Amino acid sequence: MNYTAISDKISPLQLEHAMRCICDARSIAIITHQNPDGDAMGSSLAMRYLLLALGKTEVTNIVPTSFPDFLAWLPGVDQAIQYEQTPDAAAKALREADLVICTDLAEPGRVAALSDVLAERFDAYKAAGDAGLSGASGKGANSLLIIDHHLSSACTEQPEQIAYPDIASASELVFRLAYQFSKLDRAVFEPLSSRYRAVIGSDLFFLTPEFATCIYAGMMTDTGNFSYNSCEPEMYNIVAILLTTGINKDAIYDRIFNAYSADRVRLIGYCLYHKMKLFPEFHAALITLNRREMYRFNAKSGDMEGIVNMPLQIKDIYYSVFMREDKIPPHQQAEAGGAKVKAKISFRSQGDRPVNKLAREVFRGGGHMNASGGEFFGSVDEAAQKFIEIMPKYLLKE
Ligand SMILES: [Mn+2]
Repeated sequence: MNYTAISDKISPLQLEHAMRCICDARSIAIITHQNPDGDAMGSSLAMRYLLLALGKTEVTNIVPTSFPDFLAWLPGVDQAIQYEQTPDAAAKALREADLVICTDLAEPGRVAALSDVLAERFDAYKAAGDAGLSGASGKGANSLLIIDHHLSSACTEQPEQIAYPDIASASELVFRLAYQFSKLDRAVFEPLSSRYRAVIGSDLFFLTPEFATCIYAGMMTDTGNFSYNSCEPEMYNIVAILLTTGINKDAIYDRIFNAYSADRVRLIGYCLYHKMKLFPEFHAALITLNRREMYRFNAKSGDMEGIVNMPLQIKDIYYSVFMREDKIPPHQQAEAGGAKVKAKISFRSQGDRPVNKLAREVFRGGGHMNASGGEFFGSVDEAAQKFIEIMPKYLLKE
C-alpha cells in the first residue's frame, strides 16, 4: 500500500531536536498529565514502544495519578511507574532521567504531586537554552521534549515544543513523529551511532501491534470514536496503517467505551432525567451536580466525563454546560474569597458559537471555541444562577 498522503506536520527543526534528544539520552522518562485519559495513556505508552524500536533500553513511563480501570489493559501499562503506588521511585525516575518526554502535556503544573520535580526540569532546560546550549550538548540541553495538542501549548517556534492544537490527539502526533523518523534522510544523521542509522529511513520500523493499539486508543478517545475533531483526511490514512498490524479496533472500542460502571450509568440517567434544564430560546442546556448527589451515586472523578456532551444530542440544542461541586482545601479558601466550595464547569457548543469567551471573562477559564472549562467560587446553584444571568450577553439566540 502507498501511504504518501501523510504530510510532514512536525517541522524539520523539531524533528532534528527530537532525534538529538533521543540519541543523547541513556535514560528516558515519559510522563503524561494527571487523571490520564485514553489519549494521555495511549500517547505516552506508544512513545515508549517507539523508543524501544529505536534501540533505547532505559525507558520508563511515569503516571502521576491513578487511571481508570478501562485503560488498565493497554500494552505496557504493567511496566509503568505509578506515582500513587511508588511515589519515591516515580520522583527519582523523573528527576534522574537524561531526557524527559511529556506527552499530551506541556505544563509542569499538570502532574499532581510531581509538579515540583517536573518544574525543576523545565527550569533547567530553559536555563540551558538561555546559556546558548539549546540544540547543543551541555547540562540541561536536550533534556526535554514536549508532544502536545492543547491550545495553551501552541508555540511551534521552540525546538522542544512539538505542540500542534490542530492535531486531534497527542497520540496522532506520536505516530507522526515515528513516521517522520522513518522517512528521514540517513545522511542527515550520519554522525549518530549506527544503531539509529539502521532504523532511520527504514519503512515503518516502529509499527508493532502494541504501538498501534496505544495510538489507536488515543486517537479514538480524543475524537469520540471519530465523531468530532475528525474531519482531517490524513487521520484515516494513519488508521489504515495501524490496522495493517492486525489490531482489532472494535475490541479496543468495546474495552474503552463500553466499560461504564453501573453507578455511572445510573448517574447519567439521574442527570438527564432530574437535573437537565433546557433554555430553548438560547438553545442551551445546563446540568449541575452538588456534592451530596455525587456521593449518592458513588461518583468517582471519571464518572462525570462526557455527560456535558449528551444534551447536544437534542435537536436545536447547541450549547451545553455541566457544573459539579468541589471542596476548596482550607489553605486555598482565602484566595477564593472565603468560599468553601467551588463549581468546576465544562462548556460545549456547536458550530459558530464560541464558549471560550464566556469561560474566560466570567468563569476564570478558557479553551477552544466549542470546548472550554472554568470555575466559580461558590455552590453549583450560585454558579448556575450566574450562568443564567449572563446567557443574554454571551449566547446567540438564532
Ligand atoms: Mn489529548
